Amino acid sequence: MYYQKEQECMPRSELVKLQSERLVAQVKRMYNNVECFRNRMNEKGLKPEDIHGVEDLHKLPFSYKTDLRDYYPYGLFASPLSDIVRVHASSGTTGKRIVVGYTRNDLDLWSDMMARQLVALGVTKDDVVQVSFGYGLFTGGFGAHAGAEKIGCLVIPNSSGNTARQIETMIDFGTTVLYCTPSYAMYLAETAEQMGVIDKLKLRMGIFGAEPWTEEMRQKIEKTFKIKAYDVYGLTEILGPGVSGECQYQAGMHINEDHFIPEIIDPETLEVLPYGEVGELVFTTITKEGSPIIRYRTRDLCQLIAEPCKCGRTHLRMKKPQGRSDDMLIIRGVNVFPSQIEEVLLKSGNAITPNYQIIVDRVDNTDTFDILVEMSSDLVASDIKSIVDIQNKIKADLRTILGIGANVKLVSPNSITRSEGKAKRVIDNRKLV
Ligand code: DLL
Repeated sequence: MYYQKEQECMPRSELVKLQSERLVAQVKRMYNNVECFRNRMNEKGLKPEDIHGVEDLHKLPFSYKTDLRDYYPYGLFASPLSDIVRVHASSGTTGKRIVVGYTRNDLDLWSDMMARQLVALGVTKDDVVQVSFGYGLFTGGFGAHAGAEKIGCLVIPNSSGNTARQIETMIDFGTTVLYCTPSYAMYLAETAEQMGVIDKLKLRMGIFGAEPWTEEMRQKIEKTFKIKAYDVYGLTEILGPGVSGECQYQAGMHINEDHFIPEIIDPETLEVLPYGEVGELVFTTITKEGSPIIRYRTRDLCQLIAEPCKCGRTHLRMKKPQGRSDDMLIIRGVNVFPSQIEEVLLKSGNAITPNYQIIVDRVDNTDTFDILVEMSSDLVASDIKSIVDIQNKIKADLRTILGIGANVKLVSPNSITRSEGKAKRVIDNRKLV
């Protein structure tokens, strides 16, 4: 379907008709199959018959990340488990991950959506696409892989890490298109520059996402690598990468509106805002079978662009997300909630106190992640081995829960500055937006 540009260039009225038909069918199916959704509808006194089209979307209940935790792992699936062929997962707000399931059809549509952006950017079967997103439960690797494979590119499933080997692969295998996070792209570009091998690369474009990045960063990557750099957006709960992506004009990301209906809401009043205003992005999936979701509050603060794009595609575009309406941090591409860290610390016994601070920074284009934790006076009075053992245990527990390493530093009691109001748990010194 990805090659049918007419679906991406539909007149608005036809698109709304298509969305309405799909929404009505989706609501019926979810009401029958998903208990959480049925309960929420009943609480609002709503029946599927009350939803006639997109004009009724605002009546439907919102969904939240906590729903995925509360119904962990499979409780929100709308298809029988025997029809689910893949799961992916991402961090929840606490230790439990959130899990989404894909049917065979979901995977086909996902690869179509990824292929759409590649086609829009002029990628063809002659391209060599290096996927340096992580493969695994994270959606990046497999998502990018499937789209590139669908249009017949030569795909290198490199996954992330081992920077020197990544660059060697680019040179030896003739990589023309690179997929990874923007911070990793910057690191790869600078390393390649330091190695003096930029001119040995055939790279012509990169498609980067999964974390916030600035226009300055784009320009720096483009200049160092001598390529064009494009943005791709998505989230596990809705699909993974490919919810939206830039075309060659780099003027906002086209939302795959035939599959997802976007809304912008005021996160305080929950009122739907007109296009162009900044608010929280909300998505309703209208074609997903395994893990469909209605009015999912992404917590990404964003703006929708309704004006037509120069490329001729008519779907709404979204600007780069400008922050979050919750406290989620994205560190080295991994979603981290301060509450996950707090949970580990609180379970670590009396040797430490609940006073901690998370300090995130970006040095040489890599995120640094320090966690200062105050020791109890008993631990301070004990021997150095006990202190090191506790520190290592916290480090290991955090790695298990978060999926990335943190630099845990045990500090003296009362050494973390107390604030008079809300404790300042997170200091993020990166300038990401
Ligand atoms: O990051 C999916 C993805 C993979 C997107 C590869 C693009 C490329 P999650 O791990 O669930 O899924 O994280 C989703 O990451 O709500 C945003 O806050 C942030 N995010 C994703 N893409 C972008 C982007 C993947 N292009 C969360 N710009 C989202 C800014 C982004 N933030």
